[in-house]
Amino acid sequence: MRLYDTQRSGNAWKVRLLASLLNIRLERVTLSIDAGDLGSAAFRRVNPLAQVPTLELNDGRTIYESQAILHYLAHRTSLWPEDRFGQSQVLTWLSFEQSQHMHPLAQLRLRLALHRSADASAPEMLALRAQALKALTQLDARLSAQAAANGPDAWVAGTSISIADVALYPYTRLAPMGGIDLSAFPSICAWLERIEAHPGYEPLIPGQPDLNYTTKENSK
Ligand SMILES: N[C@@H](CCC(=O)N[C@@H](CS)C(=O)NCC(=O)O)C(=O)O
Repeated sequence: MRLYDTQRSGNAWKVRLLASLLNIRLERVTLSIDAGDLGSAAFRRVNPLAQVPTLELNDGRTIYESQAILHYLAHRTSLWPEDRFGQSQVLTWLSFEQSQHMHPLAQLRLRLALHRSADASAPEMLALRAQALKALTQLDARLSAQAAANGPDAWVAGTSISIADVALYPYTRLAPMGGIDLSAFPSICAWLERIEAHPGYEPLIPGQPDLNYTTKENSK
């Protein structure tokens, strides 16, 4: 299988992280947003939405949207529960990630750190910050409730790591790039450490966990 990504995409990091946790080998085709690769006619044939991540199966069919890809790769593994209630919990937190969490955190990182195109005190950025803090407060409360119910080894959706944890990990880990202090969220900090200690964990730049907060492409 072939993964189309960009080097610093948090959405694509979800897919590489899951593949690494599951020991699935993906051929990586790394594109550049800045160079206009995603708008090319060739890439639009692969994904008409012109976004990464995009997974191309060995028979040429493609899957886009990170959560659809996570679901596909986790089929018949412990990261996608077998029982219907368990599945509903994973879907709840996947939906939360897309509707409440990813957008403000990704925009803060993009505009304040990667593009440096915005002033942190601008009203629009303050609104994104408020949305991001609300989502992180809700995630921290969920992890705290999970720890109270299931013991300190808490995961977002159930009693073991699932694709909901994988989906929520990258933009939470990258939040400090958007000016957010994660030390205000103790349950999140403990959960991030648990994911990073998990066998198969893969950082944003493979083999270089110290570069998770890099702002540069081609950080080798
Ligand atoms: N909802 C999508 C979002 C994907 C997304 O926003 N990808 C970004 C990179 S992180 C992208 O391709 N941006 C380029 C663009 O939208 O033009 C997902 O979860 O996969």
